[in-house]
Amino acid sequence: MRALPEKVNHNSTATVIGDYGVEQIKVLEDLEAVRMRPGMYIGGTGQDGLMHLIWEIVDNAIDEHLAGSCTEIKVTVHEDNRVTVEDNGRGVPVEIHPEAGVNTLELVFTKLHTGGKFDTGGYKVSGGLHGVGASVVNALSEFLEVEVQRNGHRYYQKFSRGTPVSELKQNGSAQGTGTTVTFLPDREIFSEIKYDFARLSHRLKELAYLNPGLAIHLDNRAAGVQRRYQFEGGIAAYVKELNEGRTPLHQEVISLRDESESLSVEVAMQFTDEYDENIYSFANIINTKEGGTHLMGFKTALTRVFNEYGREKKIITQDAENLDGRDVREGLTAIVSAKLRNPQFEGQTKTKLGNPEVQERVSDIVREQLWLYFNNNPGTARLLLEKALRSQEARLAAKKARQLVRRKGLLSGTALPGKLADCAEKDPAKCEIYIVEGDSAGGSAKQGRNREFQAILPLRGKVLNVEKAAFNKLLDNKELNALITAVGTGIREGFDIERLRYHKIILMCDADIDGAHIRTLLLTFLFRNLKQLIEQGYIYIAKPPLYQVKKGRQAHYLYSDEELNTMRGNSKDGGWEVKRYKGLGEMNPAELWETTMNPEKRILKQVTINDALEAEELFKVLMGSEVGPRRDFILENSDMTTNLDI
Ligand code: TSJ
Repeated sequence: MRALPEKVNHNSTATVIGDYGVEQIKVLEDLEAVRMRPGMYIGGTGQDGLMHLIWEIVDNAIDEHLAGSCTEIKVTVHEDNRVTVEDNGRGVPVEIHPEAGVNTLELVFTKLHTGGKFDTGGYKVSGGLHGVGASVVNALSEFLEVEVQRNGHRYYQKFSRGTPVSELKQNGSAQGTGTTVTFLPDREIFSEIKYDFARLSHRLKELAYLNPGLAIHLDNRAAGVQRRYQFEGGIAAYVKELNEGRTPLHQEVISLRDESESLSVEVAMQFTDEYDENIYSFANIINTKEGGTHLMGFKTALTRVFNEYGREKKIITQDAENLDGRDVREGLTAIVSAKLRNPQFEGQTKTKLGNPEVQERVSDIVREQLWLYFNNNPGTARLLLEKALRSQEARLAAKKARQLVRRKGLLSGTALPGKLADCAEKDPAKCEIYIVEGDSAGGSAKQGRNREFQAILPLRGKVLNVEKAAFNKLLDNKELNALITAVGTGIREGFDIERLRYHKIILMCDADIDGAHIRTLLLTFLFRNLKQLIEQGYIYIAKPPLYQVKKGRQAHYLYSDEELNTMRGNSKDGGWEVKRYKGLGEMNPAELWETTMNPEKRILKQVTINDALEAEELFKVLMGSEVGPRRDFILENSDMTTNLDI
């Protein structure tokens, strides 16, 4: 556990409690510092901050698993917003700390640590994205209770806003061992307590894949939905899941791995007949969204093996150009996971692995083992090389065509879809397009918009909502083709970002289950066909208001239940008329402009790759043949403001 500066020897069961290097932690006596500036410790006091609290606690249980002492973790979100995290590890030590003079558990939950290095051995999550310690969660919780089962006893201690409100009590005997932490985020800190269940289940599932064998449960009490994740197959199984609904080009997932004292590397990969690439990288089970040296090592080795093997086997002809990384990676789904002692996290969001020594090691491992795989599976190797050559050919042809089109100035010739109400402005950087669900809302949007820079493309949701239709067929869909044409970039090897017609592509769907369904489909479609647009931050989701409140002729718009509660609390005189919007269609053009389209007032959420990935996961659930997961989705989203909502 990170918060404990004790030496843990993972090679033996003996642990010396009492050998504390107190100097290793900068003890900050006053947890008020955390309460004064929560953002400094958990990144914010909105939904992200709430998630951070949960991860902070879960990470401790994961560390216990990595230490080889925990096989099950359960996360329960109660109806009253309390969160319980429990594991079956060894239990947080409760012995008196010889220097601090208090029990170790109390120390863990009250003393701030710096998130710095702890010499715990192994490759722990420590020092990663979270790592601010359980005391921060405690400081930001109205109350926090800990139960520990250890040494045949059951121990209990309770805290409030970071300080103990009870002594450590021994109450009863215990059969097994483990730690249970229950906390309620403090309303004084978090104005609205709403957990993002899509994110919660996504990450817990990811953790289960990254820790083969570990069982992780999620119990969403309010919705009555339970999930259990356990995967013996690790990241290879993850790749298999990611490729569900795609067509793999070879049966088995290719697994490469190597472990040494200081670095463990694991790669799982499988090619499909798709056009995009999906590569995810992790360092010490932290999702390195910005990539880094492990990913670089993988990519360079992959390209090199393809070229060297292709030349040796004369699949690439002598005078042909080398394959480009993009040709090689077309249709690839892969996960690269590195575990190392002292990960350096860099980049804007500290999710880029910086350790320089990792690149060469990963590259060597991939070169050696993929070469071996190709030699042992020459049929697959040939197939993959031929695929790469075809994609190279298509890429070069498309490039030529683009140059030709540019030279001849033919670009303006593309026919725009008839349903598009385009804007007057021609500079893409100033232009926006609203993709609107439904013809009636589309009509209001056309009337309400600022036609100078806002374009409207209405899409008929029902047409999109073809359950179980093969996803590939969606490219034949007229509605989605209109979307591609309007956006202007083309797709696949014809994709050209230079031809993007709007720098804001805004999805505007109803704030109900159907709207969520359509948004999920659109995001999945974009993720699979226009991923660059998501990566480069051009895709947004508009958030329409949930309520209109009226007093006389004066109307206000509210975007969350929280705002409604606040308003009810503030205006005791009543006399307000509250209307809940059921759909965009209920708003007249002026209202739609005022609430959802006016850049000065509207709420837009920029879509991230993670959002799109979660949408894709959800998409499979919604379109799949299993009834259970679909029912769970509806249960978890019956109040659209709790969850998928933005
Ligand atoms: F952080 C926390 F306190 F909130 C928390 C810690 C929350 C949860 C859900 C679990 C844990 C936790 C801590 N689970 N398991 C542990 N293990 C230890 O702290 C531990 C136990 C025994 C020994 C030993 O060497 O005997 C060492 C450690 C680090």
